[in-house]
Amino acid sequence: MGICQSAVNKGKTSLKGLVEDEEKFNQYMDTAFDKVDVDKNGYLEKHELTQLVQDLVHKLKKDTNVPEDKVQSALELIDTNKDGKVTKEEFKKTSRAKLLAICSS
Ligand SMILES: [Ca+2]
Repeated sequence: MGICQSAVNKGKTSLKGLVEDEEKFNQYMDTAFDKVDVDKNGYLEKHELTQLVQDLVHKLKKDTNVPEDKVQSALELIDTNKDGKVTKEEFKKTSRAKLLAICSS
């Protein structure tokens, strides 16, 4: 079973279904962003993203061991203007684009 078939909310919606519904996806990511933005400064910094990537990997792969370079490449992927932190817009736009690319193939 691929990551796109993984359930995102107690089995009702698959990741693919969520990504294809832009409104739902944005709502979901808004909530996710606020959860990850621990200090509530409106940006996700590296230490906050580390936690997010760890949670995701643990959820999807049952593996808690996340190498530092994976976090770094996730940050570089999402941080489109390369200022070292991620805004909510970048977070939503980039992750949706990437997931769409993965899940629609
Ligand atoms: Ca923050």
